Amino acid sequence: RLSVEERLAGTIVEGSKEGLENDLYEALTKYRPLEIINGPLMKGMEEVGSLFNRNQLIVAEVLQSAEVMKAAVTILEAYMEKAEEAVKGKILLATVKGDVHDIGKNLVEIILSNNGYKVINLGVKVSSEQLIEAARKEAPDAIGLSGLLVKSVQQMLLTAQDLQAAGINTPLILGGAALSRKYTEEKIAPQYGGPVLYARDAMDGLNLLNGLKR
Ligand code: B1M
Repeated sequence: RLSVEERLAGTIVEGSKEGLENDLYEALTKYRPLEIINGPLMKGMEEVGSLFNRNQLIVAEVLQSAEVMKAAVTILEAYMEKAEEAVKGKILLATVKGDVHDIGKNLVEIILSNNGYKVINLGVKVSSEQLIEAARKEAPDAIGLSGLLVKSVQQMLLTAQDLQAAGINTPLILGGAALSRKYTEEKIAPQYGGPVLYARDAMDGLNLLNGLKR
């Protein structure tokens, strides 16, 4: 019999919700919700990515896995600790232009809103123009950008340049699997008037936001 961790990772790879709820409840007796996401569920997603890379999965199957991941995160969200505190700040969140991946971004939204931030989630494929308009309207304390495709890294640079040209210098927090700290600090930050920070994962994003002085 497989362990609960193996079953959860397998559920993601199979793209089937069968047994998902029960396995999550069992895992919750051992782990915190975020540990389940960052552990077995992410492990499953990585496996999906590598099977897809080797042409052993098609996009429709990857999409099914993504649906299972989203369902799991929705179930786990109810078990996450929620800080009862006054609003600490406002953040705009978006997946950059050309990119539809939103599981990571939506996880960031959950973590931030559970920890005292008002999050305005602009969705996916968000253009510089949309961001500039929202930044002017909302006057956020930070702008969070997510992107998973290699081309999204370049898009983040273009977006930072467009924001800069529009006179916006709100701190940027950037994340997503294709991005590196090095690229963020060496290529993007010099092109922007405000702070540009690299977030490794959703918790890191929260810590960076907490550390911004206002
Ligand atoms: Co896509 N996809 N996908 N995909 N997909 C990747 C990214 C890929 C690496 C798979 C692979 O080939 N191995 C590859 C990119 C390769 C590249 O660019 N060189 C890829 C590709 C190629 C594609 C398509 C082009 C496929 C096609 O159509 N031929 C297409 C692109 C469409 C487009 O965007 N224009 C595509 C489509 C899709 C689906 C729609 C089927 C689906 C997405 C569903 C959805 O999001 N609603 C999908 C999926 C699920 C994946 C993989 C398998 C999993 C991504 C994921 O959700 N991970 C992915 C392979 C992989 O990553 N292993 C892959 C879980 C998520 C929680 O992690 O988003 O990394 P992640 O977020 C992390 C951190 O990165 C960070 O925090 C999170 C953890 O706490 N983080 C932030 C992310 N954003 C942050 C923002 C922050 C802070 C932290 O602050 C603002």
